[in-house]
Amino acid sequence: MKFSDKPAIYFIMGSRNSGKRNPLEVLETALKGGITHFQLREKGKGALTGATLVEFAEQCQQLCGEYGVPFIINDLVELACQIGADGVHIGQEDLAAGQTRKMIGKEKLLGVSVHSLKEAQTAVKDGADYIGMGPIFGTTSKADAKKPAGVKEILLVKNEFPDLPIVGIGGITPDNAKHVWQSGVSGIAVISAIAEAGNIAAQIAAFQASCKEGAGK
Ligand code: TZP
Ligand code: MG
Repeated sequence: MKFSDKPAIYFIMGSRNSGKRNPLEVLETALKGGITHFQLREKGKGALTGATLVEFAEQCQQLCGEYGVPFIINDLVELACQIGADGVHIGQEDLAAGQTRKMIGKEKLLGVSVHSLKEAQTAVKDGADYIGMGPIFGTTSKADAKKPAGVKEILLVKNEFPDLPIVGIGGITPDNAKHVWQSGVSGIAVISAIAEAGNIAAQIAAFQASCKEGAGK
């Protein structure tokens, strides 16, 4: 599946990321506000499992469907296949990308997190539709996050694969997003700056404005 026709504001959330608010309400507000992609990333202390996770995933999927936004699942390839998600996103420690592509078939979106040009080359060979690169800035949303790497590697990958959609991630806020867009990314992926925003719609509008400022493409 093609990643996106327009600059992506790619929201990532699990049931633990929405604080005291109901995650489904946070998701619906974000969908109304104009996110272009949603990834369910159910991790951390108290993460849902089993039937409760399946039910939650299906509720997220239903909402995304209502707004025509691709519903992507992090790591859990079998769950994605079971409920017919639009795509999966995997990291370097997860099931290999080639194997994942075989399981999900040609039509679904496959995203792979990479940290170097070499990992990007492998992801492309294995059939990734887009790659995620980060953390660009410091983040507290990922327990095992690597050191912030800025946009340096993004520029290298962009140079070798000009048409490969790259999504920047890690500590992105409306204030620093302009620098990320300027590196040539197709999208920005965000957890806390949207999930924890006081006014989610205004925050998404600010991200959209940052894209225009940074001439995102
Ligand atoms: N991968 C690299 S950084 C990160 C992930 C999943 C967390 C991003 O969260 P936030 O809150 O937008 O920094
Ligand atoms: Mg993973």
